[in-house]
Amino acid sequence: MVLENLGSSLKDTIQKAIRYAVLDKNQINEIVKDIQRALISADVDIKLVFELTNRIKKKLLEEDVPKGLSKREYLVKLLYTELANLLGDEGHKIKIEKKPFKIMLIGLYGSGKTTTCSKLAKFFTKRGYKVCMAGTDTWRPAAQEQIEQLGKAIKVDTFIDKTAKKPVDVIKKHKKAIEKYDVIIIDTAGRNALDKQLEKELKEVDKEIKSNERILVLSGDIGQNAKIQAENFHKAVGVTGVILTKMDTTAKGGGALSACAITKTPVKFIGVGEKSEALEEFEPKRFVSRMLGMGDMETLLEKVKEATEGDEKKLEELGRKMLNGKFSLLDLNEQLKAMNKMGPLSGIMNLIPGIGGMKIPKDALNMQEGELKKFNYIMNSMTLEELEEPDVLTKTRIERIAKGSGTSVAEVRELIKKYRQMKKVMKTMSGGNLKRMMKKMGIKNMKQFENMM
Ligand SMILES: Nc1nc2c(ncn2[C@@H]2O[C@H](COP(=O)(O)OP(=O)(O)OP(=O)(O)O)[C@@H](O)[C@H]2O)c(=O)[nH]1
Ligand SMILES: [Mg+2]
Repeated sequence: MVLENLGSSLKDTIQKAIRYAVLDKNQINEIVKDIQRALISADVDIKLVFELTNRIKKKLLEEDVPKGLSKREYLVKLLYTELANLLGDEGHKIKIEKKPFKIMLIGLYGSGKTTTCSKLAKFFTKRGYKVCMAGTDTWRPAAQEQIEQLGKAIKVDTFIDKTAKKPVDVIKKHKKAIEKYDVIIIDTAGRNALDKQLEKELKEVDKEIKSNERILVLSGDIGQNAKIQAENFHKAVGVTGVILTKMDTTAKGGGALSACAITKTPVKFIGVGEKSEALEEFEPKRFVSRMLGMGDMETLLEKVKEATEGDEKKLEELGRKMLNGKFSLLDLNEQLKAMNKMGPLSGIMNLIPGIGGMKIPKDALNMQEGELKKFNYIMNSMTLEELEEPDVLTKTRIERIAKGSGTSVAEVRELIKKYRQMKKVMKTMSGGNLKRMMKKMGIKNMKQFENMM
């Protein structure tokens, strides 16, 4: 899979967003930082990365979440769309509009031109076209043999001329024969850099064959340098598209892809291996879906929904209890379990103005797995009366519970303390207070309040 590292760190980021109970400013900032880190390690231009993440942040913090989506789903959707845009527009496939259709591959030394010729030949053969290749690299004696061998391996006719003095001679010699094919793929010689001579050579070949596509082959490992190469080759011979090779071996693929998008040089294919079938048509949206490990946008959102559904129900319940001010130790147990699964409770607390002023240590409300288990043992040793009305808990009762649950008096007291803190929060939020709070936060109705969760 291409750009595996970028894909897996973005998947981790999505998972993180799903786990959070709420997405408030702090969480959004953290997620945005994760996205930045992931894209920068994939060599995407820093300025682009910041522009992209700022747009995501602004939309999440300042704009309404579109109807029917939770904030988390919206985040995933924004990320998906922004990534797809970063990688360029859709719809730049090579279309065989007429026959013969002539595709010239150009590029620097070792970028993968010859290998890609045979990959393309196989690609179009599979789609029913009669394909041939022409090897015009007259510079290295082995170059024409290489394409001939590749042609044999995929059973595609290949035209070469080892006596030719310059590239255009090969075309001149075989012109009549190659024009009988549906698709003609022309391999050219590389250079260390694009110089006047290479430019002249390419122009001569192009003038003779009248190519329909001039495809620049770039090795993905040049990262953002793809930009300058694309510009130079475009000035020289008018590039109609790019094929990025070696995308299976480089961490810089994100740089090369985004650089092509900036220069508006459509990436038509990506090479993902040495074998002749290791070529993929490039479609930004499909590419992003696969990178994020999802089928498409719809399935992606479904997955987010599935992952958060149960938790959201529990949060809704908490909201109801907050409204009517009823809250027992049993509820505390349930809520702690639900919320610990989703991330720190402080996430919810941060949403509520005035809570900070109540001096509730945020960590006091977060519990570790082990602590939760202990609280369960303690609660199992309590009577129903004690669970529903913890105010009846006297010193003797606490000692009895500690003994019965195999815990200490301090631990039982800790549980009661957490319950009281929580209840205080509930009380502040109940009745008119909640309405006032919502008004202060600019929330018009309960639906909107739930959306923030
Ligand atoms: N892993 C991997 N290797 C590739 C890919 N494309 C090409 N290569 C390898 O890159 C090397 C150079 O490929 P060539 O096709 O000979 O490159 P070229 O541009 O024709 O080179 P010159 O003709 O010397 O300019 C070969 O070893 C290929 O197997 C790819 O997508 N993935
Ligand atoms: Mg070559």
